Amino acid sequence: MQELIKLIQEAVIEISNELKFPDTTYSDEKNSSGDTQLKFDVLSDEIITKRLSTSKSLKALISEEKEETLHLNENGKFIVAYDPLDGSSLMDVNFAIGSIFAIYEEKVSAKNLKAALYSVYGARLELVFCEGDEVKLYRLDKSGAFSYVKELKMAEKGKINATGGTQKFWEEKHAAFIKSLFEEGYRLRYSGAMVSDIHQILLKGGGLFSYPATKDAPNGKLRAFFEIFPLAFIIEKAGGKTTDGKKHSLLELEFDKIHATSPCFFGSKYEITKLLKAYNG
Ligand code: AHM
Ligand code: MG
Repeated sequence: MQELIKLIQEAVIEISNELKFPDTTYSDEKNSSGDTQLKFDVLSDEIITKRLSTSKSLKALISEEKEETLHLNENGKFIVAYDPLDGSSLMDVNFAIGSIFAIYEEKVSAKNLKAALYSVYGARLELVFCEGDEVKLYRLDKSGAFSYVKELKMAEKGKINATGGTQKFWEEKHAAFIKSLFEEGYRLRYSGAMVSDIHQILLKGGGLFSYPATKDAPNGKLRAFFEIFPLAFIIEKAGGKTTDGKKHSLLELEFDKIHATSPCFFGSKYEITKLLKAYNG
């Protein structure tokens, strides 16, 4: 596991360096979710594959940018599922984007999730890492290594409302719930990069990030194995809560397809409890 963490650190440093002088144009290819790939989506995927596949402990890699699972060492213990460039539609506007990693043991299932990490490529490079019960924030220092900054914890209630999905396709119950949070005084914060929006909620101590089921996307947009599960693992270990609108944790969900999606909500206890009541009466 430690070897994989080290390789992930090296990969995100390489991606961050490449982001200083990037090619921001599109390729001619689409990924499994139907998104046209940026050349930088492909490059980030290649960097991560190149570095992680040197590990003998790696059984397979699953990437947002790969149609199929990449099988590596039959006797490897871990499977890493990753989104190489989350928020890539923000490449052109120079907003903070990131990479997300989930480390599963033997089988890709939320129950087998052993560690989760994400990087934020912003004004500086940060890495959030959770193995065990602590969520830790690291920052790249002048020596070129990650330094520990602090443990991250969610408060019982936040002030931020990060609302995703096309509003004209929201269900009525969702629209009413979001409106009720604004009426309580919540402030809108939504960039279009899940990793940065959730990072803001974690750093500010609470709030809600939602990507609901909509009439145009009844199963939501965000992908279970490399977006939802790792971020749900981190939010819950930091003391927050998650749901798909029905279950009391996103980590209870099970999927067969590697690119499966789900509606998802991540937040402090207060907002998720209120959402479950609003959704289920
Ligand atoms: P990506 O991994 O292709 O960048 O897509 C995922 C992103 C999330 O980071 C973000 O929350 C969401 O898509 C934004 O979608 P929308 O533009 O529909 O709000
Ligand atoms: Mg993504």
